[in-house]
Amino acid sequence: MKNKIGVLVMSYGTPESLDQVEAYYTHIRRGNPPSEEQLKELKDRYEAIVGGVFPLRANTDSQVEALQMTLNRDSVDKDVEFVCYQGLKHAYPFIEDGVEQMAKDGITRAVGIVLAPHYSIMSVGGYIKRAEEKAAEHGIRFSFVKSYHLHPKLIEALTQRVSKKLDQFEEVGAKRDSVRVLFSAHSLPEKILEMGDPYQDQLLETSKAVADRAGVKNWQFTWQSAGRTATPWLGPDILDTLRELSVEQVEDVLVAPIGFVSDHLEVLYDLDIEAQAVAGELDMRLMRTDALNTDPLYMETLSDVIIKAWEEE
Ligand code: FEC
Repeated sequence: MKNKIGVLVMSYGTPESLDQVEAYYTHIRRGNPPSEEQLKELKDRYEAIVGGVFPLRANTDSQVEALQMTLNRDSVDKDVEFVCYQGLKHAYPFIEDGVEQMAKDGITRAVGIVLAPHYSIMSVGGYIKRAEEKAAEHGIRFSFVKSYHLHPKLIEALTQRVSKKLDQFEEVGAKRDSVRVLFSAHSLPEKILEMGDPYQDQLLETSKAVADRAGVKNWQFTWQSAGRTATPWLGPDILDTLRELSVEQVEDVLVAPIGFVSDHLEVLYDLDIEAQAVAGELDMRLMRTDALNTDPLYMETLSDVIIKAWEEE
């Protein structure tokens, strides 16, 4: 029998129904329930997105299933079987549930990875800390993949998506070089910069690598989806960037949300509804690159870094 290696695949998590939104939002706010107004506003955003009310759940399920297949295909010559477990940051099954399940299944060696390519102490660092704490209770030996933002297959998958949309701009009469490519990612509180956090640099490195490979010179990076809190968040926000581009008389914009790997609220609402509405007001043509979801190149990126993390330990 092959030796079983657990793989804790961690992702943000989403509610399963509208009546779970309050508990979910309270968890995101570290136990502080949202006001009625905040709750209504979030529910309205979920209700506004197309493609299912909570697409992140089905997308994460599909990614985990595809990853397990890819891992076992890529390691067929090794004497191991990789078994994937989901661990979500803000919804069931939580990160701790995934680790508990591994312990119940007799797993003693595991690798942890987050479905987000860029490391920040406030994002990936938080996932890893929780998994480590639970793993220590059960004596499971873990290795973690912290980031994979320059993996050649990830860069290739993102480049293909940028090129495909630039082709579409040309088909509708735009000049390829005049399309401004906006690489974007989830904003975080500005204080991460004082902490020497690598998040911003890694995002710029991914942006540059994709732009170089796609032959794009007309690009910039912008933030999106900043939290609604009093502390300052990293900017500029995409909505302000669009307004500035309008002043520069840029007419065609392609947004590539390289910080995200699947279709969910922050893409389907913040970009496809909110940013699209602002672009409409500014008389701009805005397109968005397709999400990675279960793209084989993305699955192979994950499989590659997971197998390396297991072999190196
Ligand atoms: O589709 C879905 O149901 C979930 C979409 C979703 C993803 C996501 C990813 C990231 N977040 C990150 C940081 C923060 C910080 C706060 C915060 C708040 C929210 C809220 C919702 C939400 N996030 Fe999220 N995030 C998603 C959804 N996020 C909903 C609460 C309402 C709001 O502010 O819009 C602020 C917490 C606080 O109040 O203290 C910080 C980061 C990522 C990308 C990396 C990752 O996936 O982990 C960073 C997907």
